[in-house]
Amino acid sequence: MSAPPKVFGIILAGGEGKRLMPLTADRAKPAVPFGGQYRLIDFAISNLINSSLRQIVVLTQYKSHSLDRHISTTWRMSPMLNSYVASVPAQQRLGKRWFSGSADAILQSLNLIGDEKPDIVIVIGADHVYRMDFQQMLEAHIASGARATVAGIRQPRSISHQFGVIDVERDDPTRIREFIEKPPNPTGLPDSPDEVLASMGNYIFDTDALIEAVTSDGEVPTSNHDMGGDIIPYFVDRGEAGVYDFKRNEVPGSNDRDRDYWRDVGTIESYFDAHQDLISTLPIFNLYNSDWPIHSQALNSPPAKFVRDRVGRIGNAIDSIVSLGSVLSGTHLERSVVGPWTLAGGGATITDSVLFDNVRVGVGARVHKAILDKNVVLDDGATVGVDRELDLSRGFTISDTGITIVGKNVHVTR
Ligand code: ADQ
Repeated sequence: MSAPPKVFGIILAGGEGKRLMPLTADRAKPAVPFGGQYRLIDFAISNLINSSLRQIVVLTQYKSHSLDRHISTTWRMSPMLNSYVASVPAQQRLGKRWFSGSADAILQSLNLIGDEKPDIVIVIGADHVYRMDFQQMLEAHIASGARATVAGIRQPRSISHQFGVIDVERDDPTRIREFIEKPPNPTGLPDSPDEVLASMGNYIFDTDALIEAVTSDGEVPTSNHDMGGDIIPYFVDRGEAGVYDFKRNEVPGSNDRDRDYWRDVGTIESYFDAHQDLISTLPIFNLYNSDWPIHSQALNSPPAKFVRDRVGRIGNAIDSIVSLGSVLSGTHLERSVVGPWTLAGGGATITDSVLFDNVRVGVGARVHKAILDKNVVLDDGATVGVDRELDLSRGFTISDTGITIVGKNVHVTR
């Protein structure tokens, strides 16, 4: 039996996340908190670690301070065993520019690949919520003989403009015939006209082929140096691109509801909805699957506490997640996710909302259908998400579907 291939992991974490503003006002999108005590990037890193990868670099660029800190404090591994998750800022090795696109990020980091000399490079995005065993995709990549393999998942045709859309060969559904990045109006699938096969932004490459592709792309002045827009089409043109259907992915401990769960949380709506997927009795995405754990920061914090308030009012919490260090005193909490070290007072109600770390919700305050960033303070009796005109007049962002977002450190008065 031949030795298993040596595999190197690259996580692309340099995207700006404009559509998640103001949550990305001063943090990179992969560093946006999720599910109480996670950061978005924890899903990508956990998937690679659970798939037995031990050499992983995270390519960062935009406002990467909190991302770098999260990676170095949460994900430090053993240098002695040559296992690491290292965050690598834009190198500016090739001229005075930051990465211009995701393929340029890889081109500028080729020295990292050169140091490890892997047989295979797995390149994945940093802002999706899902579980995936990359060993299964790797086996399919090797078996198919493709030089580049793209993970694909069916998505509604109506949102195809957000994705790379894959068209497969008629006689071989594991081969890509055409790949178009973010087409406005592609044809649907033959067996399902309202769906397309979308790229998940996760790729496996033979190392030499990846190096050749990003190097030659770097010399094309008209290229956007984008993985989806330029590199995958390069492999398709050569007949060397395969597709791995995410439906084949089997992760231990998954259930019928979350077996092929995958969410691109690039917009406020999808980010908000993904939280709702966590909190029902039978969650659509199960954070409690210990066979494929999603790891995150080990908070050195006391347990969450639920008590009466000073005048004896009793609160309650249902269909919600409450993180460590939080204290809810006589508060009504429903269909919400609360981050670490949050305090809420008596008679306050928090419904259909997502609260980040260290939020203060005063006595009698109301929060409905809102996202409150870190350190937001609501005075006693203050409201968010209750009076649209008032929220707009205070400069809060309101999404098309009526989710109110309050940025970091904002003090909300009555
Ligand atoms: P997008 O997510 O729109 O589409 P992009 O903005 O390039 O593509 O982001 C892909 C990943 O690369 C993200 O994790 C982002 O943070 C990161 N990234 C972007 N520019 C970077 C840079 N210069 N340096 C480092 N990291 C960078 C992609 C694919 C589509 C696919 C969708 C799936 O291009 O084909 O369908 O993902 O969501």
